[in-house]
Amino acid sequence: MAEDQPPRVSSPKQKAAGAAAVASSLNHVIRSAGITEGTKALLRLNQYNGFDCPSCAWPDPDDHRTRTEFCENGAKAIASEVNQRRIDRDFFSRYSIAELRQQTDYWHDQQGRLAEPFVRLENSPNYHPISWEEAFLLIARELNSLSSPDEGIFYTSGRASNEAAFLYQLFVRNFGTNNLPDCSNMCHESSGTALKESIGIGKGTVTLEDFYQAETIICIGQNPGTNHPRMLSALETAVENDARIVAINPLREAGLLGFAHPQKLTGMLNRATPLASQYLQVKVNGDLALLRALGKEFFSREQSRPGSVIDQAFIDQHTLGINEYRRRCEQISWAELLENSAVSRAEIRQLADTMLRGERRLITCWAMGLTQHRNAVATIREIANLHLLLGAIGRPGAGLCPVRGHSNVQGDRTMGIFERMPESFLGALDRQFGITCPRDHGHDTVSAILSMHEKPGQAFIALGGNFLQAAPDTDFTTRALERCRITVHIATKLNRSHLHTGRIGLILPCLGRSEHDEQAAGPQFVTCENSMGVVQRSQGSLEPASPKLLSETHIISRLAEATLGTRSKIGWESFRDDYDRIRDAIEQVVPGFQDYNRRAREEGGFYLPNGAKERVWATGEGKAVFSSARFEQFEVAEGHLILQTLRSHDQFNTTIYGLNDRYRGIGLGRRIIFLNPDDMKDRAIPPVTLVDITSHWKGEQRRVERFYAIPYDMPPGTAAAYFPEANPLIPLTSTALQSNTPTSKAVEISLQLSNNSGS
Ligand SMILES: Nc1nc2c(c(=O)[nH]1)N[C@H]1C(S)=C(S)[C@@H](COP(=O)(O)OP(=O)(O)OC[C@H]3O[C@@H](n4cnc5c(=O)[nH]c(N)nc54)[C@H](O)[C@@H]3O)O[C@H]1N2
Ligand SMILES: Nc1nc2c(c(=O)[nH]1)N[C@H]1C(S)=C(S)[C@@H](COP(=O)(O)OP(=O)(O)OC[C@H]3O[C@@H](n4cnc5c(=O)[nH]c(N)nc54)[C@H](O)[C@@H]3O)O[C@H]1N2
Ligand code: SF4
Ligand SMILES: [Mo]
Repeated sequence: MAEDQPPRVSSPKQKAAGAAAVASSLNHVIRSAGITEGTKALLRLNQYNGFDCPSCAWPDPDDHRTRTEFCENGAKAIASEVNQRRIDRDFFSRYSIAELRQQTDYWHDQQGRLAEPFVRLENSPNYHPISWEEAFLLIARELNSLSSPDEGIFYTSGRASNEAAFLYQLFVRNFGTNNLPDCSNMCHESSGTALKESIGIGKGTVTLEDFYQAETIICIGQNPGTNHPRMLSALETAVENDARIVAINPLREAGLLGFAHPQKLTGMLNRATPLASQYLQVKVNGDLALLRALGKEFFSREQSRPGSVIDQAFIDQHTLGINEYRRRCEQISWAELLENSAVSRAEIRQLADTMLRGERRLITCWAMGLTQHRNAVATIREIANLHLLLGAIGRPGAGLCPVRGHSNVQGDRTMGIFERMPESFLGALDRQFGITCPRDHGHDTVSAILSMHEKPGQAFIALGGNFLQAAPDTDFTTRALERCRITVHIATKLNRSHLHTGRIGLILPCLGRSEHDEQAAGPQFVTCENSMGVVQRSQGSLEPASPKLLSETHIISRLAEATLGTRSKIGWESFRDDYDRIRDAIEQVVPGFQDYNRRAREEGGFYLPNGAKERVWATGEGKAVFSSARFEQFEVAEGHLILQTLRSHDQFNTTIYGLNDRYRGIGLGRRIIFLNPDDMKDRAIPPVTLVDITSHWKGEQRRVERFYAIPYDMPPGTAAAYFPEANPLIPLTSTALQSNTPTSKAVEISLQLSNNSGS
């Protein structure tokens, strides 16, 4: 399939799932995994004795599981992992690295599973096989030749299990650095930062049960139909229980409009449950204005009818800072808020009425549409402000719900994958292992890239992920990686990061979630923490894709032994042989993991403690804190547009499963840009013509060429393109205040018709 052909464009869908979702799952699984292995994998997915879905972090039901606890995109993730094709030594002798760079990300994923370790030495045109032993010695030699441990950069992607993540950060800190950037730096970092300041914990406060009890659920900056599909079942149940759903999104996303449950007869007949009762097509980055408008509306209603809106008893007992917040809301004019959000006063009133219904059992959910903006932390704290005003937190049916991305990204943080872990954690590691962890903060993703660029000769190690394609400014990040003395990727599938190596490049292939993991003490399982703080076991059962694969924990412990040698007193071998020993150590270091090994074996796992759920606030002041950020919004020059980058329905981040975006009516195309029809007319751009896109940032320009322009129902002045194709446009140093997350949802662009732009 050529990706440079014009896409097939049809009308966007008005509902998600239904029979088409079932057909699509089966098609992907059978084509890639084969019917026997594919079915075996699907029947173990999200079961009590099975493995955790490697895709998103949406939770499983606590008490009751059906035989098919998965969605279309969970099935696609399995199809990609259980792919029957193999990347072996023949593959790398057939294709040079230069040839592989010419292929698309979609093609890379289709080549199947990495089957043995590979090395590329000193600009060799090809990768070659290497034994595990030699690979570990080579990496150890390079790491030990660095002039300081801080020249090592150790990235993690959120699929790593708790056990792998804990061992990895232990190795890295024992080696002597806190350089532990992770995908979270590009993802929910802004949520963690905001929630920690507002409510004392960087995690959400609700469970699935709360969804069933809620009266109002706001989905803002999130596209669950594609990215958290089983969330639609929870929303459907909520609607059946009389909840109202409100969507706030510049695009009308099918999954927020309606849901035809593919496991119910009505759903298979394509009869949908309507979801959003109100849909606010906010301007990109207009959320802070919209949320502040709600605060303004609440204060003004309270003033005319005291006691009608604000939960004064809650505020007196539990919060600080309301006066300053009220002042901010009162100071700013309605005109400014409405213009900046592109939402009307009547829409704000309607939403306020909805939120004030009944007992104000209100849940707000959000994802990347809020976190990847310059004002992200302020915006998320503004959501917390509204919940605090109504006392809608820490009681049944009410609370805050950042919906996480990767299946264990929240767990990886709990395990210490963070460049700035607090003293309490580092001190506990020191005491448990008799080591001295470094205390200086390490690099996050953005500062790691800048540092690799500025100082050649560093070492870059990645536990999963696709750093190059996930990061901003693809060209700059490519050069950063190529300046390293060594780049190492622990991975299941080939991706573009593997094709831009340092002087030495290694690929270390590992077991996937679905596969049987046998170590000296017998079969092993791992654990993951989902978006709602539930820790549960995950045990694969399929035959590994190749006998040469090692588990992530095995690879990390061997790497630690080879690198640290007698310098380390930690019993790496016993961790490798028996993961219960890793869990014993975690129990000693991380709060909330008492009796870990027993509780991990219980059906459905266990909940981690969460103070904010109990209205105990671990902020400096011991109270929940209203924020009162100065109002600030992203503005672009006259004639320019704001570009947001998002996911299609056929991808998991940088892994491209297919070339369609079914719900948005796009077939066979990824290099496309969605535009407001009037903006297209103003620029004389006919539908489905090729345009070049230039981004503008502090006098710098970045450019991509030949994207098809597609008219779409979205606010004027805004545009949308797919990640990672649009990443060359994203400036590395345009980041969110406080969290330093790249502003992937707000990039200033201009458009030009491409040469030979006819389609
Ligand atoms: N199938 C599948 N599942 C996934 C992933 C995947 O790639 N594929 N990725 C996983 C990961 S790591 C993550 S983090 C999550 C991501 O899950 P999402 O955050 O849902 O993913 P995005 O596609 O980035 O979509 C963001 C949504 O925000 C909207 N948006 C953009 N800008 C704004 C804005 O300024 N304001 C508002 N209100 N909305 C805005 C977009 O229109 C879009 O609907 O999904 C996880 N699950
Ligand atoms: N422009 C733009 N950029 C973005 C975003 C955006 O919305 N817009 N979103 C950002 C977000 S939210 C995120 S989370 C990041 C994602 O950044 P990453 O987490 O770095 O990227 P992924 O695409 O999830 O990583 C996919 C790779 O992980 C490897 N892998 C898969 N399974 C396993 C496994 O079990 N073990 C190991 N060791 N490896 C495995 C495979 O080799 C696969 O190619 O991207 C960010 N980048
Ligand atoms: S909702 Fe997420 S975790 Fe659940 S089956 Fe679908 S992709 Fe997997
Ligand atoms: Mo993410």
